[in-house]
This record gives sequence, C-alpha cells and structure tokens, in this order.
Amino acid sequence: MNNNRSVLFPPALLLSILALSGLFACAQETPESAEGSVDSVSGATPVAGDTQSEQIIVEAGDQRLVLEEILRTGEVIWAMDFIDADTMIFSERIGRLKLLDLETAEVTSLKGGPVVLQTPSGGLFDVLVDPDFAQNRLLYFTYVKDVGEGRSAIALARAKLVGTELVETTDLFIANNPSDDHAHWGSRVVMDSQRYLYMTSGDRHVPDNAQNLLSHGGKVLRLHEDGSAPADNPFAGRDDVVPEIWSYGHRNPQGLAIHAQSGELYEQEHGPTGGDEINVIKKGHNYGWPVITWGEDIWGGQEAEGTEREEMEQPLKYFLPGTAPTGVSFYWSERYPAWQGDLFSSTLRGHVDRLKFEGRQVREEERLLADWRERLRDVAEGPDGLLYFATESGAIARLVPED
Ligand SMILES: [Ca+2]
Repeated sequence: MNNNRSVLFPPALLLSILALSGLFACAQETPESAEGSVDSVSGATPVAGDTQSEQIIVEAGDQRLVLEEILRTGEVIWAMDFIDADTMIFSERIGRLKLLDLETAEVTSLKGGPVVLQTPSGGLFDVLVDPDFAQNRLLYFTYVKDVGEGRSAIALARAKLVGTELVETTDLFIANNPSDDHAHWGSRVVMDSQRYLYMTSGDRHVPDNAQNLLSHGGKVLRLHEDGSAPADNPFAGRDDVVPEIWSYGHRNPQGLAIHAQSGELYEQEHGPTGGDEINVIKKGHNYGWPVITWGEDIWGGQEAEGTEREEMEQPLKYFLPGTAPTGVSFYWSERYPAWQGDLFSSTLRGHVDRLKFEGRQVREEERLLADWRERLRDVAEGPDGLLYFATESGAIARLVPED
C-alpha cells in the first residue's frame, strides 16, 4: 500500500493549504492522533474573536446559509439530540448533560444521570432522546464506566427526565471488553421504528477484538430497549458468540444514523491512518477490520492483508486521506431543498463532509465549514429543519437561510 499519501499534493501546495486553513490538525496527523490529542488541543482551538466577527456563508444550491453560533461552553460537546420543537439536549464529555432553548439560547444543567469515569478522551458520549419521549420522558446515554482495577468499559444507560433531574438511571448494557486503554470507544446509539437500540462499540485499541465474536469490542450491537439481546440477532443462541452482535469488524465507529426512507443503518468509523469509512450495516456481516482496510495497514507492527476480501464488506465510501469522522446525520427538511436526503459527516479535521448518494454511488461530495476552524464532534438536523453542529471547543451553531 502507499505509505506516503501526502505526495498526492505537491509539498508547496500542501503548505499553503495548511497555512490557509490555520488548523492545528496537520495533514500528517493521523485520525489516530487527531482523536488522541483531543484534550491537549481543545483548550487552545482558535475560536471566537477572529472568526466570530466574520460571517461564515455556505451555499446550498441557490441558497445562502449563514452560520449562527448559539453558545460556547468551553467543554467538549460530544452529542446533540432534541427533546421537543424548542429544546436541544447535549452532552459534555466531562459528564454533564444540558438543555439548550433554541429560541433564547438559555442553557439548563441537568442533575443526576450516570456516574461517568473521566479519561483522557472519554467520559460521557452520546445522548439519545427516545422517539416516544413526549410520553415516556426516557433518554439513553453511552459513557465510560469504571469497572475497577484501573479498567473501564463502554456502557449504555437509560434515565427518565423529570423537571431538570435525571431519575431512575439504569445501566442497560456494559461491554465485556474492559481495558485500561483510553481510546477507540465508538459509542453512538440510535433507536429504530421498532424500538431496537443499535450501539457502536470501538475496538479499545485491541484490533483483534473486532473479529472476536466473544468480545463486544469493534461491533455494532443490537439490543432490546431493556438492554437484552433480541432472539433474532444473527448469532443469538450460539455458545461461541456474544448475542448482542449485529455486525463486526469495526474499528472506532463514532457515527450512526438510520436512513428515514430506506430504514437502513449507516455507520461511520475511523480507519487506522486514512481509510475512514461509511458503511451500510447488514445483519451479521463482517466489515473487515483489522484484516482489510483502505488506510495505512500498520497497527502496532500488525499488518492488514489488504483492502478487499470476498467474505468481508466494502465500505460505501472511504476517505483518503482520513477526516477523523465523528457524528453522521441525514438531512430531510425543506429548509435547504438542495440538500434533501444528503448525508452530513462532522470531522475532527475541521470540516463537515456533505455526500449526496445516488443509490450506492456518491454523486456529490463537498467540504463545508472549513473556515469555521473548529474540530467538530457532531451534526444533527433540528426540529426546525436547520442543521446543527457541535465542537470540541464547546460551540453549538446552526445554518440559517439568509433573508
Ligand atoms: Ca471496513
């Protein structure tokens, strides 16, 4: 495989691109280190001041969209969801959940919730609002759980929101591959129309976890809403496989979204050095890591055998060089008609990728918001039909059509 992908760009051009971008994350930085350096970088990310005064404009077809910053908390925001037409809930990785009033920008901190272990790149991750939240007030969270002896595991918890307090907090699932390593958590969670929970679990820096069907590491998991394994999961009933597995061979999957029209599950994951992937997840299929990858195929001296193998799934899309992708979201509203049905991917490389698919082919690919100069953690379509973005510097912003 090509061991020096930066030669794709002449060095002088590369330098000027970097100088223009002003990003800390340089082209040589792998998604690996982009992920690992989260804490050292986030406090120093160039925000506000310089950029806030300049309007950031994005074109969507013949529309002009203005980036409107709503707030800036100073903490890494990992995930966003919406509890009603006016209210966002977001997670701060240090372990806090907050409500944001989309009209007034008022922020309310919530009490209670899971007890989160702080690690260099982990803590509280995803937050999911139950599709029937208006009736049941339920929220789901993924987080780093202290399991003793210096080790931690990825966990999924549920709680009920009463006023500004999370009550009846319950662990629904705790992954069986605890580790003292502090990366590759995965940890995105979604719920489908039949109330099955799908959760991503990273390989925890143990690549072989991903092909080991007795480990929860490097998997997409499918659970009942109480955390138990459905009887129709692909490997249910087998002694030599953990029953929660829905798909395997994943590395560090931080993006998960259900296509509202097809119902298909789209997953996004970090490759080793480049080779970040978007996959359509099929029941029981093997997505290849660490046997095949389009990224640099070396991990700790271990080499992948190549990029393709017959019984392993190919990504729908892979990125070379890598983008260090985080959240992923489809867009359906008519507020930006040109983007209906498109997939948006937030990245730590300081931009959002927009992909328009035609069947399984990428028909359009565009990089947005690079001039915002932020490391992005999540993207979501709001109940107002606007796209929202969350960053490691603690900013939340949305794209508003210009009058
Ligand atoms: Ca793969």
